[in-house]
Amino acid sequence: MKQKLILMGRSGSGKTTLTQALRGQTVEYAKTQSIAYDDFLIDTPGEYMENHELGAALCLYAYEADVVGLLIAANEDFSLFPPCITCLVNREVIGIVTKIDKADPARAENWLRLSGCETVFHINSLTGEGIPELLAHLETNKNNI
Ligand SMILES: Nc1nc2c(ncn2[C@@H]2O[C@H](COP(=O)(O)OP(=O)(O)O)[C@@H](O)[C@H]2O)c(=O)[nH]1
Ligand SMILES: [Mg+2]
Repeated sequence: MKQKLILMGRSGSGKTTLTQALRGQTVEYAKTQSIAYDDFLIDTPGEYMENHELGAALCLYAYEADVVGLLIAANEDFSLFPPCITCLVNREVIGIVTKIDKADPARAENWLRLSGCETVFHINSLTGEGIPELLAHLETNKNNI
């Protein structure tokens, strides 16, 4: 059984598209209006990440998941995640660089590592690149508390 993954990141960072790619669905634009909780994925609206009060809801939802995924798209010009935040959650926190077909995936990975992510995946949800590696991680990793 796959571990449950919650996705957090700015609006437009590619969370919903990533859920579609991970489920093997057709990739099409769908605005996320609320926290969407189904099967092994929890999708969240970017606004929750961008607003202090709504951010508290994300902290609570993290406890519904086995793995927390922090997303930064390769073309984002700054990171919303402060340094060394992964220790605040007693779940594994992974970094996910999305839109690796755009510049600059290495910079996004550096921001995620600075925030404390030890494992970072590089994904293009439109082509499926990196999807098998993330799915395999959710199948095999059993290191959670
Ligand atoms: N070029 C590129 N575009 C992507 C990728 N993933 C998502 N997008 C596009 O980014 C936009 C926002 O994606 P969405 O999944 O709705 O972001 P969310 O707000 O984080 O849920 C959409 O137009 C997607 O088609 C990717 O890997 N590469
Ligand atoms: Mg969305």
